[in-house]
Amino acid sequence: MPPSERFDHDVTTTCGYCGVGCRLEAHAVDGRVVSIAPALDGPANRGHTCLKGRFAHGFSRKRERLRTPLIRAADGDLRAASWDEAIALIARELSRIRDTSGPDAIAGLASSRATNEDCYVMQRLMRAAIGTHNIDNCSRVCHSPTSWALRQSFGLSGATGSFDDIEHADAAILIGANPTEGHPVAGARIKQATLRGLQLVTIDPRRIELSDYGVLHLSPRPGSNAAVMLGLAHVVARDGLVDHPFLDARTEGYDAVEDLLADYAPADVQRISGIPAGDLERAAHIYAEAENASLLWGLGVTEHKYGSEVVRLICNLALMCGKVGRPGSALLPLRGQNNVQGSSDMGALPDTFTGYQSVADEDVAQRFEARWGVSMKRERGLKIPEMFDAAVAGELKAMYIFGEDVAQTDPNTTHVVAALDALEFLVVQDIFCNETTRYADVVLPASSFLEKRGTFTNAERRIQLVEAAIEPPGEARTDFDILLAVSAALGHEMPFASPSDAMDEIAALTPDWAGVSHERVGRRGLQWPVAADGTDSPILYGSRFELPGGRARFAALPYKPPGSEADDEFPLVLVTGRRLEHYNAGTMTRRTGNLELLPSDWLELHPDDAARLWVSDGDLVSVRSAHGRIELPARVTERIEPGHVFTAFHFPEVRTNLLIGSSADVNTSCPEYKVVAVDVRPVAEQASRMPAIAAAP
Ligand SMILES: Nc1nc2c(c(=O)[nH]1)N[C@H]1C(S)=C(S)[C@@H](COP(=O)(O)OP(=O)(O)OC[C@H]3O[C@@H](n4cnc5c(=O)[nH]c(N)nc54)[C@H](O)[C@@H]3O)O[C@H]1N2
Ligand SMILES: Nc1nc2c(c(=O)[nH]1)N[C@H]1C(S)=C(S)[C@@H](COP(=O)(O)OP(=O)(O)OC[C@H]3O[C@@H](n4cnc5c(=O)[nH]c(N)nc54)[C@H](O)[C@@H]3O)O[C@H]1N2
Ligand code: SF4
Ligand SMILES: [Mo]
Repeated sequence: MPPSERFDHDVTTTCGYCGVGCRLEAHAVDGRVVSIAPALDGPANRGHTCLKGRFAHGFSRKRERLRTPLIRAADGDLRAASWDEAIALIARELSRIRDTSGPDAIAGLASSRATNEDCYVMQRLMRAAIGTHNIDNCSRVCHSPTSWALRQSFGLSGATGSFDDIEHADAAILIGANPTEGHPVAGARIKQATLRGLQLVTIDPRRIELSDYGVLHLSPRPGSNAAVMLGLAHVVARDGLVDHPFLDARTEGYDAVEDLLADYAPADVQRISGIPAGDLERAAHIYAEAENASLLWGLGVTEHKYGSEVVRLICNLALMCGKVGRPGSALLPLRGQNNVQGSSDMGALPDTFTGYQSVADEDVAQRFEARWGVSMKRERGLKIPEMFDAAVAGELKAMYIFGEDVAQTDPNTTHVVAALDALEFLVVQDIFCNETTRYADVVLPASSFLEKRGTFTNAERRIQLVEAAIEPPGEARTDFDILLAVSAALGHEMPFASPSDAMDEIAALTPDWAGVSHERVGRRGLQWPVAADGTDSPILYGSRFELPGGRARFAALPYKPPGSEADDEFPLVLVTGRRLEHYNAGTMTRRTGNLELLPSDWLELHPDDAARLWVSDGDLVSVRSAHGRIELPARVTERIEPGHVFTAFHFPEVRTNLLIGSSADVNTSCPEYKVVAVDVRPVAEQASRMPAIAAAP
């Protein structure tokens, strides 16, 4: 085709993979994305991207993309259907179940991959069109402990600062996060900062790549973070490093913490965590003595039985040292998906509307009721694990799952599948068939981040614009259009001609978003809270905390052992996490060139354990827990400590989450993905490779 007949389309948009929120320049020709480059003025990425943002866009035109609605036929197969037929069936079935069993027999999940506007209309659909607060999102299985704890300690559910604080800090402690794989552009910023003098301490059972750039690496036993944080606080108090003026002026509850710290001398913490006492002391001094220091954390903190309590202990440490609310002294949880901050901000949670406004607050509820023209309950709805329990018990009869592959990524796969099987009616709205669509009665073909408009909110609370580079394939439609159509078919019309109209309603109903509009978000984004005049908030708590009295709250919480511990039957501890090349359920990255870079998963184990188990590099091994068994190849590496093994969860053929039980965070139900006692053995046919006892000559 001559160049003059080509249709070129360029947009500046925001990456749809991780919570760094890189701004991208996407170039499309004739309805296909042909290249993506970093936006030079992107506030989080400043002209950089990782291999996902830049190259992993080929999924968007893959043959397997969902192009028409699908309906489960009498023979059990999914068959193509028209939009009218699919939406009529959804409206009929959901109305029937609502009328016979009540609205709380229905539940929905919003997608942290989709936009704020998509998530907003999803929760309005569940609350106003169906009439239930049974709405949640995958933040439940990710950073819900962070959200809960930050609200308890400081008041707001978000990082206290920005990625810029990495460059402004003299020291930083990175706890249970592996940013060079999970948040590569932030990881690169940390790497560069260390080269310019940032004193980095890493705390992770594995020696992660950034440990090679830090001044100190602490390797705790999985599940012992609380003891480590209490030990750091003990040293700060013991060695006279507490910022008393800050404590007196801006906090409450320190006395109880001080009493508790007596039990966490470095020698005590060494017994619990395995971290040498001297290393713990050095880490405490590096953090406390720095002019400015930041604390960063990830799932190695949250996905534990006491994850939410550990986040409160992280907040304690910052408060003791007065290191919050100024440049370089920030608490930066590395939120995971592109819009996991936003999906919760938008009220896709069973207990809160937008901006974490409680469904039980009478004034708040009345404001939403008046705007939407409905009446709602004041009691919270079900969290994700409660939804599955209710489905197995026969109380929950239908689910609407939008962009979340629960059958692969949620814990205790056997239980999740039993729940999906038990439902009378399941709608899945996705861009591909995945493990969850196997159980769907209706599958709706939606749009990826390259095909829609709206906003994502990154890990810095930064709301950024998303622009469509291409159209959805075939008859697929944008998530926003689909959700509006389903809501209308259920009798609740939403008055939005575009995502920008939805944002105007969000701003009107949410004090922290009062000044947000698509126009104002512009190229630079806005970090909430955003005042009515458009002033945003890169740094929180400069002068007061967002709690009654303006004071931050200490929490006196002791160390408690994890839910799962190694024993004779299951002598190793499995930790699960991520690989650079793949993304969560892998529906997208496994359909790009990244699959050639990394075609399968493996189990990492230490050479000592490998020798004891007669496992060599590359051998197929069986991994068994109290909940299930999987097989995968082994990789022998010294990056992991003896007694621990590690794998990811990106490959449905491995099904890692068969191994995970239902143990979860005590306050938020976030699964304990990070500690599972397992038994590892070479699989039978490989056993023949063991040296024979009496080898034939
Ligand atoms: N390439 C890629 N990037 C991603 C994703 C992806 O799938 N692939 N997913 C995105 C999502 S949803 C998220 S939430 C983020 C997650 O990003 P991260 O929070 O970095 O997640 P993980 O790699 O799961 O775990 C981080 C580290 O915690 C450590 N850890 C485990 N147990 C403990 C413990 O008891 N104590 C301590 N101190 N550390 C522990 C693990 O060894 C691991 O190195 O990444 C996002 N980015
Ligand atoms: N063992 C173990 N398991 C884990 C974890 C762990 O560390 N260990 N981490 C957990 C964490 S932190 C998370 S966040 C979850 C993530 O788990 P999921 O949320 O299930 O995973 P994703 O791959 O991010 O995306 C889910 C689905 O969204 C679809 N999708 C993507 N974009 C769009 C869109 O714009 N519209 C629609 N409609 N669909 C879209 C994808 O095709 C995919 O099917 O996994 C959890 N599972
Ligand atoms: S670092 Fe995250 S946001 Fe940036 S390009 Fe990579 S996946 Fe996208
Ligand atoms: Mo996540």
